[in-house]
Formats: sequence, C-alpha cells, structure tokens
Amino acid sequence: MWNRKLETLDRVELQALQLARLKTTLRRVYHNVPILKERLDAAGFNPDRIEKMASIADMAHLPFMKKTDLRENYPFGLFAEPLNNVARLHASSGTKGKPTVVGYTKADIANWAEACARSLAAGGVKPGDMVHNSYGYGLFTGGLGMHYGIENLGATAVPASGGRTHQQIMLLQDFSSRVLLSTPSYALNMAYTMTEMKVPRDSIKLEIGIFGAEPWTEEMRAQIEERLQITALDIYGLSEVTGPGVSMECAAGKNGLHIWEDMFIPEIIDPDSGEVLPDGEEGELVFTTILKEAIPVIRYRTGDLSRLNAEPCACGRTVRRMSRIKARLDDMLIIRGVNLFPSEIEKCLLSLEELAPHYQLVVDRKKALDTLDIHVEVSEHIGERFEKEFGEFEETHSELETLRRAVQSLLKDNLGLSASVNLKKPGSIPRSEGKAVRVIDNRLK
Ligand code: DLL
Repeated sequence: MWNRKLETLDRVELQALQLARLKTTLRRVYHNVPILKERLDAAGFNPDRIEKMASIADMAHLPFMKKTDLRENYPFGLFAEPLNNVARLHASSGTKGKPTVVGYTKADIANWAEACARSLAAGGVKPGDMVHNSYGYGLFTGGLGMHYGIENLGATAVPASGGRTHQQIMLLQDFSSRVLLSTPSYALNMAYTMTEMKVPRDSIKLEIGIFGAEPWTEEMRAQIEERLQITALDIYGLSEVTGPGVSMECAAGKNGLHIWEDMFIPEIIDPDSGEVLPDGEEGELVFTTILKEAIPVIRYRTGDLSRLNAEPCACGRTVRRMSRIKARLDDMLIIRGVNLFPSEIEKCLLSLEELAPHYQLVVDRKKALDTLDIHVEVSEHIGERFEKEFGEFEETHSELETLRRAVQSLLKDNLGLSASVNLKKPGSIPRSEGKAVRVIDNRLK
C-alpha cells in the first residue's frame, strides 16, 4: 500500500478525520464563494451551525451541487482561491456547451498525486516500473493527473498521450513497459493494432492495465485480458472531484473500486428524491471533496450510477468500495418505452464469440417512433473467412443473416429490446483514441 495508515484507518477514526476536514472545507467555501455562501445560509448552515456539526451524517442536510453550477459560473465563479494561488487549470471537452473548468493549488496537485500514487500501488504498480500513459495530455485530466501519480510513486512515466498507435506500440516494445494506462476502448484498439502489425506477444512486457474514464463491462475486461494477456483493473474519477484517482480497484480483490475516503466523502442517493441510500443499494454517486482548496465541491452529483460496499476486502484496506459504474444517468436510452443503458447492450453483444468488441448505437426518431440501430463488427475470424471464401464481406450473405437474427433475438430475450442489428466488416467502426463514442443520438440534432 502506498499510504497504509490512511488506507486502513479504523472507521471511527476515519469519520472523525472526515468531519474535521469537512468543516474546514465548509468554512472555506462559506467565506470565499458567494454563491455557495448563499446556498449554505438558505440551508441553515451558517458558521455557527457548521462548527456544531456533530457527525458526517449531518451532511445529508447540505445542498447538492451539479455540473450546471460549474457551467453557470464559468469560468472561475466557484473558485475558493484567488487566481494567483491557482497553479493549474483543467477543463472538460465542452461538447454540450461551455466546458467545465477546474483549478488546483499546489497543495491540490500534491494531494491529487497522492491519490493517483495510491491508486497505482493498489493496482500492483511498483517504484521503478515503466508506465506507458496513453491518457490524453492537455485540458483533459487523465494524462497529467496520472503522470504526477506515476512520478510520485517513483515509477517512470512514458507520457505517450492518445493517438499515433503504431508508434505507441513500438515504444511499448522498446521500453519494455510493465504497465499501460488508457481508456479501455483505446486498450482494445491497441490490442487489435498489434495483431494487424503482427507484433508477437512476447515482444511486449505488459502485465497490468489500469483503465477508466469511460464505462466498460466485465465482458470487456475479459476481452482485454485475453487479447493483451494482462490483468485489467478499473480506475475512476472526474475532473470536478479532482480527476483520475478518486477510486481504484485493487489487484487483490478485483471487485469494486476503493475510494480514498480521507479525501472524498461518497454518498449514494436516489436520483429522483435526492434521499441518501444505504450501502449496497444502487443510485447516483455523490462526492464531497474535503481536502481541495481551489475549487472544493459539496455533495456533487456525478450523474454516475453505482453502489457502495463496506465489506472487508482481501487487500486489507478499510475504505469503502464502489461498484463498477453501470452507466451515466444521462446515457440512459429510452427506446419505445424500454429504458436501458449502453452497458447492458455491450454485455449481450460481447457474450457472442462471433462478434468483436467494436460497436456503435445509433438512435433516431422516425415517424414519431424511436429507433435503435446497432452497428457491430463480426470477429476477425469470420471476417477473414469471408475474405478467403467469397473475396469480400457481403453484409447480406445468408450466413450473416442467420447471425444477425440470432443477435436480434438475444437482445429481445435479454433486454426486451427490438433493435435493428447491422453486422459490419472488421475494422469498419471508428476506433477510439480516448473516450469512445458509443452512442450517436440523432434525435438531439
Ligand atoms: O475521465 C477522469 C479519469 C481519467 C478517470 C482517467 C479515470 C482515468 P472526466 O473527463 O471529467 O474525468 O469524466 C468523468 O467519466 O463522471 C464518469 O461518467 C466517466 N468515468 C470516469 N472513470 C470511469 C470508469 C475523467 N472507471 C466521467 N468507469 C465520470 C465508468 C468512468 N465511467
């Protein structure tokens, strides 16, 4: 463990530490962020009440924050520090309007590097390891966030960023990297590119992959592990809470992500009523940062669906775990009254060995009816056979028609979903270099 003391605190001690840090954070925002002061006052949390908070259970009366708060106060309206104390900015891509901007003091960057070092160590990364970091460097938090964690741990960072996949594969071979950091979809992209390049597996020394920044399933994990012959682990985080390293799956338990609870207090709420749900129940994940200076967030609604688990873990850490993110609430598709998440479709598609883990979902509205077209590639094996036997890939071939029907009925039986399935030639679905675009919703155009 990177920080045995804080990763294995007794829960009573942990909660006392959380309460003290929460009060410091509330004082900080009360005095430095006018819009949050207004909200705290309205909820009855004046400085006196803040001092009198007796337990972290009192948090349930604090107001929530949401992504729209960051957008409405763009760019620096929620900062609790003057800009001359801000050492770095990051921002989301802003595909849905203005980006959300976050800032870090020097202490914030040090704490973030601590969270990322703990995460890497939980995944089995050791000082001296060569770590190939394919998370994007730039405004996105993935690249630089993990970079500082790698250096803090005492490992060697290869700041590859996304793209130029052939060159990355050459570097993986030449530098003998033991660890790969990337989105799960980019890891698969690399794995397929290695096959195309006829790179022998034993020329690559990878043992561990630490993947996150987008939803993925156990089925996807199995595919990545088989293709790359590594242990694939899940890492979670979001810019508003700090970036990558909010939570991380340990190599020993490989079942849920440990949350660094001395820095981030998690809650699960019912997304409709806002009520706090007990451990074990599924709901929206909410975080309060208790060490951040530049832009602390109070009860920040992530929009991510998960569950908390306080059961002991094989690794000995006492901090709670969150389950793999099932989906983002706003990614839920409603297709003719059936509610479902892309991850449920992914699970079904990846259960068939005739299909490859490259797919895209296209949603549209035709004559007032929602339609879903699933585009999924067939396996390389089928692709090659078609090429050999027929000289080309014919989507309407009777053999593919039989497979197409089988996929449609699998989706119907498992999810109650009627979708049109299109089987595509290997390599025809656009490959991701960062976060994969799984859903194209033409209704929003
Ligand atoms: O994606 C931070 C990150 C970078 C995490 C690298 C892990 C590795 P944002 O761009 O702000 O930050 O996006 C945050 O991505 O609310 C989730 O919806 C999603 N997300 C992040 N990690 C996971 C994961 C980074 N392991 C948003 N599983 C979050 C599922 C994830 N979704």
